[in-house]
Amino acid sequence: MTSTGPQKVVALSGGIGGAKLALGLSRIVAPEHLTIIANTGDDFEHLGLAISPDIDTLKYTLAGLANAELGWGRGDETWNFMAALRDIGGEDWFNLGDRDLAIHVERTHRLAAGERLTTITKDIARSLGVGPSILPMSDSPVRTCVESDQGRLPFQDYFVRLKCAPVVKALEFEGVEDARPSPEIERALSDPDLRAVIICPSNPLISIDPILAVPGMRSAIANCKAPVIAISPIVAGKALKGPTAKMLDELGFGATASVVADRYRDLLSAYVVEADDYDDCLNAGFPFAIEAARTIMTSLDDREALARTVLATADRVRDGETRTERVTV
Ligand code: FO1
Repeated sequence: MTSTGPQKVVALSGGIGGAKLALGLSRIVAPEHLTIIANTGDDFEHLGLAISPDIDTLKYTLAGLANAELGWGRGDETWNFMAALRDIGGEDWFNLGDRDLAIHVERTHRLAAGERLTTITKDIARSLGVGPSILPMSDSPVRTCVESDQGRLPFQDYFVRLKCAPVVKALEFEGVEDARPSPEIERALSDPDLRAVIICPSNPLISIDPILAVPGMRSAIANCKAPVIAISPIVAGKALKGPTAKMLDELGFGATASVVADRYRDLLSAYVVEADDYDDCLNAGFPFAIEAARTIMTSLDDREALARTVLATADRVRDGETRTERVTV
């Protein structure tokens, strides 16, 4: 952590991949200095409950409660509710653990009482012992929809029920035109003490795009005083987890690290990629620095090391590297 320069860090994150880096950041950035803007395009209403998967993955990860095996939900989970639901012929394709259920019930009744998702998220995260701020990308509902060869599908139907099998033709973020960044997000991005904005190695199409599609978000990031650094979620043409590569291919973009960088071209000061992808990105002639580093986060040390690399890159950019210069490790 720099002692003299700006201190605050804002990260944009979806679910698992983003939460891993958020955990790394939380180990080297003071909790009061770290804000994570979470995708809510995956949110949906299920069995009458308001489910916010990416917010909850971040909460559980930062609280040390995450289920490392599943990548979602809690590690200390039991499944009596699901078993009982199955027994009475209820819908059982989306698994809600007994402990996890408490959050969905609490969120649902507080939303119904007119509270903001931002306030509810803050209170629950604090109760779980999470220090950094987790901010939903907006307080109004945005719902990702997948146009596919099996028709138009709500996101979780595509992702969980159909296991990402349908061929994706287009993505839509229903409600996004009426959404706005919350005052908390606006304050975080306009803070003069901002050290870096980090675009986590989350799926660009379904995790980061919905955040950037909120009217006012892209310009708030473009106008912020700090370097903006993204980390590639693609390594040598493959996504480490999830359907990122499949979706990029099906939509005709191609699954390369440089394709992802191109989506953030107007925002970036630097892009961090695995060594294998360095030349591809350098040859693309981007107007920002390319940094080669280990981006695969297997261990806790990997998460922290990548967080350090990203912040060091941001500090170098701020301290005078030009946006077109090559940054070396
Ligand atoms: N993902 C699954 O693949 N299967 C599930 O049954 C499932 C349940 C679930 C419950 C709560 C929650 O917060 C997340 C859950 N997820 C499940 C993960 C989630 O749907 C996706 O990983 C994200 O939306 C993608 O980031």
